[in-house]
Amino acid sequence: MTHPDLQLELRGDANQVAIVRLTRPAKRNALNDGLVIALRDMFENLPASVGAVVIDGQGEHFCAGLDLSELQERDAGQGVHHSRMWHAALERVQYGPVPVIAALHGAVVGGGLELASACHIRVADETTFYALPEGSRGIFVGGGGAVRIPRLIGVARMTDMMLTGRVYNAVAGERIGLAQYLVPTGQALDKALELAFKVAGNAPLTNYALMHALPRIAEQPADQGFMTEALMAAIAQSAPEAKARVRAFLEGKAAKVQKAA
Ligand code: 1HE
Repeated sequence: MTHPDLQLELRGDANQVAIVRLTRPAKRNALNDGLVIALRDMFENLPASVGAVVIDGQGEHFCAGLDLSELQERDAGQGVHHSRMWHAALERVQYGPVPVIAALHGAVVGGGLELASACHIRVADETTFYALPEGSRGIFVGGGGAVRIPRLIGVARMTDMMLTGRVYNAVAGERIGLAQYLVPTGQALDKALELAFKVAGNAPLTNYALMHALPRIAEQPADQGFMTEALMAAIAQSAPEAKARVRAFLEGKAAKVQKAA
């Protein structure tokens, strides 16, 4: 499971948070086939103690996308299999066992943006910039970006990014929904870790529902969505942990919701 360009680090008293780090800074963390497969394997084999993951990239950039040096002459069939390999890996990120938070800085481009968009929360620092240079390279997204990115920013904005090579800076990226958090330079990892510890402290079934049920409910026709929501709500509230947490609040032992700062 070890790969020279991918690191796993465990944090917390109970090893409840994992940092998955791309460690190929000399190539701006470009994702070659071996690294994509290693990512898939890592998310399939996370230690059972882990309740949330942070992904980050070593060096000045989060990820420069597909390793263009590997872009060989592929026939149509090979192209499909290559794209499906990316899909399988990023599917393990999105629909793996625990929520994933991307800590972004520098370039988040091409397949790097596809990876970030498979995560559940994106935290960007002020150096972050987003682009989809596939259009100018004569190719197309192939790592699930055509499905996931429009759900974040809409078809029109993604079309513009690919047709014109438009680059969004960190502030604009947060405004249009590419990231949910914008933090000062150098603070994305710390903020992502702070969030990851909170997420890891949630009831596991609630996290599961948010990762696996919510995106599917959101795609369902309303009538079916309401039904799936009701089933998921009933399952989540029946867990002993849910009952204990509600009781703790009613007994004044759990935190209240605080006014936003
Ligand atoms: C790479 C890659 C890469 C850098 N594949 N080797 N992605 C792109 O089209 C983005 C291409 N990369 C860039 O635009 C820039 O490298 C960055 C803006 C990300 C960073 O710039 P900078 O000045 O910090 O680094 P650099 O000098 O451009 O690159 C340093 C080295 O990394 C250099 O190699 P060296 O041997 O000359 O030192 C670069 O060649 C190498 N490098 N990016 C291979 N992407 C599932 S489909 C997804 C489709 C896509 O992702 S297409 C978009 C690909």
